[in-house]
Amino acid sequence: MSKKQEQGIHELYSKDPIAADRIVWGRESDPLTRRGFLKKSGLVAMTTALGMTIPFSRFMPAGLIPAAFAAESSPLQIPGKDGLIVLNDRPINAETPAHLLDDDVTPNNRMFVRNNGIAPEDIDPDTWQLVIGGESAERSVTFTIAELRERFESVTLQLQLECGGNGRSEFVPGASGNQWTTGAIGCPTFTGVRLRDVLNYCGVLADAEYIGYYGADTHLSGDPDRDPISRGVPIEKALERESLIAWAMNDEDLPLQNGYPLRLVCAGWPASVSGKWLNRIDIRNQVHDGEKMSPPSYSVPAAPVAPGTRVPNEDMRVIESMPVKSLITFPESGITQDIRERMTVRGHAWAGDSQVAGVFISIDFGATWLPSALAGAANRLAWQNWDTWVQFPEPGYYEVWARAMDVGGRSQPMVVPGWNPRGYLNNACHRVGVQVV
Ligand SMILES: Nc1nc2c(c(=O)[nH]1)N[C@H]1C(S)=C(S)[C@@H](COP(=O)(O)O)O[C@H]1N2
Ligand SMILES: [Mo]
Repeated sequence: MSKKQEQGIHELYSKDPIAADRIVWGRESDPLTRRGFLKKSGLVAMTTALGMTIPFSRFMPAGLIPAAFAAESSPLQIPGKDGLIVLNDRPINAETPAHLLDDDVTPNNRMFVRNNGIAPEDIDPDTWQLVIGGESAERSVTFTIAELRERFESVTLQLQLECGGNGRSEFVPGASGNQWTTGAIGCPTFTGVRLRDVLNYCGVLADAEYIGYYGADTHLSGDPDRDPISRGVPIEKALERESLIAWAMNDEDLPLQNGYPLRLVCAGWPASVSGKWLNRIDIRNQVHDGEKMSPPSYSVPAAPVAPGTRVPNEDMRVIESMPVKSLITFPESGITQDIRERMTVRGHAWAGDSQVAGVFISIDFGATWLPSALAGAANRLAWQNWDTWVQFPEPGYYEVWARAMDVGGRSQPMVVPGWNPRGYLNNACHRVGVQVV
C-alpha cells in the first residue's frame, strides 16, 4: 500500500502547529487561549503569501493554516467520477472537493469512493445472488436482485454516507490511513428494499444481536480466504425503516466503485457499515466479528486521551452514530469577492442518527456568529441544506466558517476534537478562504 505523504506547509503544521506558526510567520501564541499574536513581521509574511491584508487577523487562532492554501488538485481520475481527489489508487480512495458537493442530492459522478480491497470484475446483475443466513436467521434464503424487487416494496430515500475517517488529515499527531480532508461525504438517493423486510422474511430469531455483511471485493493480498472488510450494525439499527439493500443510486445503477450491483445502506453511521458489492448478510447472535469490525478499527477511546496516547483495544468503543457536521459548498475556497456585493454562503449539515437544529456562520475567525436559514431533511438520515449571505467590512483576506448544532445542543468544535489513534470523527468547523477586493 502506498502511503501518501503530506508535503510542505501541511507537513510542517501536522508536526507542531505552534512551532510551524513561528517558523512560517514568526507568530507567537498564548498556549492557554491558542490566540495567535502575529508579530508585525509575521503579519507581513502571511499577508504577502496571501497577497492581501487580513482585516480580522487579531482573531486568528494560533496554528491555523489559512484555508486559501488548502486547495490541491489531482491528476488521476476514476471512470465515472469527475473532479474527485484521488488519495490512493490501490485500493481506490477518492474524495470530493467541497465546492463539488454543492448539489442538494449528490450526483453519481461526485460520490466519494472508499475501497478497502479490490472491486469485483465481470459483474452480471442478472445472476448476482444475495444470501441471508447466520445463526439467528430462522432460515437461510438466497435472492436474485429480480426476486428482491418482486417480493418486497421498493423505496427511494436520500441518505448520507460519511466515512468514519473523514477529516483525518487534521489530527496532530497524524494518524495513518487515508488523509481525508472534508470530502468523504455524500448524500445521493438510494433505491432498494428495506433490510428489515428481507430479514423478517427470513425470520429474525429472538437472540439476534447484530447483522454482518460480506461483499464480493477481494483482499489486497490476493488471498481468497481473507475479506477486505465485513462489518455490520446492531439488529435495532438494521431493522430501522431507513436501512436499505439498494441497487440504484439517483435512479441509475450503482456506480461500480460504489458497490454495483447491490449494496447495504445504513446511513448516519460510519459508511463502513454500508457494505458494497453485497452478496451475504448474516443475522448474528453476537456482535459481528468480521474484518475491521472490532477495535481498533472504526473505534475511538471510550474516554478522552491525550494526543499520541497508545490505547489498548479493550479501552476502545466501536463508533455508532456520526457526530454533527457541516460543509460550505459555496463559495469555493479561494474565490475573489467584490466588496460592494453580498456573498451567498450555502452548504449542507448532518448529524448522524440525529437532526441538525441550526447552522451558524462566522467571517471573523469565530469571534461572532450569525444563523443561516436551515431547511428540513428530505427524509430521516438525509443531510439538510442551509444558506445565508455575508457582507465584508473592508478589502482583505477572510475566512468563512460554518458551525452546525444538532437538536441535542451538541455543536461542532472550532478546532479538531478528541484526538484518537486512528483519526476518526473529526467534525471541526469547515473553513473557506475568501479574497475581498
Ligand atoms: N464490500 C465493501 N464494502 C464497503 C467498503 C469496502 O471496501 N468493501 N468500504 C466501506 C467504507 S470504509 C466506506 S467509507 C464506504 C464508502 O462507500 P462509497 O465508496 O460508496 O462512498 O463503503 C463501505 N463499504
Ligand atoms: Mo470508511
